[in-house]
Amino acid sequence: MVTAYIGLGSNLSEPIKQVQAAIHAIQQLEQSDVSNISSLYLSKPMGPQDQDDYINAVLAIATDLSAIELLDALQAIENKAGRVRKDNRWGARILDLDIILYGDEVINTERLTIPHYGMHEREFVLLPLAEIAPELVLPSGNSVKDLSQNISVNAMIKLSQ
Ligand code: ROI
Repeated sequence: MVTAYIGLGSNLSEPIKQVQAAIHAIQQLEQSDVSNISSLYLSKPMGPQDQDDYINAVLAIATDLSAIELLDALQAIENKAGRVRKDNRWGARILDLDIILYGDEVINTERLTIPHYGMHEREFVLLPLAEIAPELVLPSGNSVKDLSQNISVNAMIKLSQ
């Protein structure tokens, strides 16, 4: 089994419900066990500011799925939530599920960049991750705790679970 970390984000169609439903769907994945779930966080949008605030969270999953199988499963959950993939890389989304880490593997393919390319500076990834896995050391050699202490946190509100 590999321990992977998944980032969840939503800023459309009742984001708290979207993230909770996604957590529930991930808990049903075959060959996998969700072992830890962060609190939900309210965060200001990174990118264009003319969109609603996001709900973000991170969870840990022990899985026998390969990284690509996990990606396929997560994209199926995104699609079920009604996500439309269009050219809105920095725009609002119903549900975003990203594989942030997959064990200590470094993967660079057309479909997958792991560790997630933005994780070193994204507070909405690092803070929830630091909540559930502060001692984790990334393939880059940095610990999550150090990274999370070195970013400037602008606007993150931790909500109760
Ligand atoms: N901003 C925040 N706060 N949270 C996200 O999950 C998020 N996701 C994105 C972009 C548009 C980069 N901004 C975000 O994809």
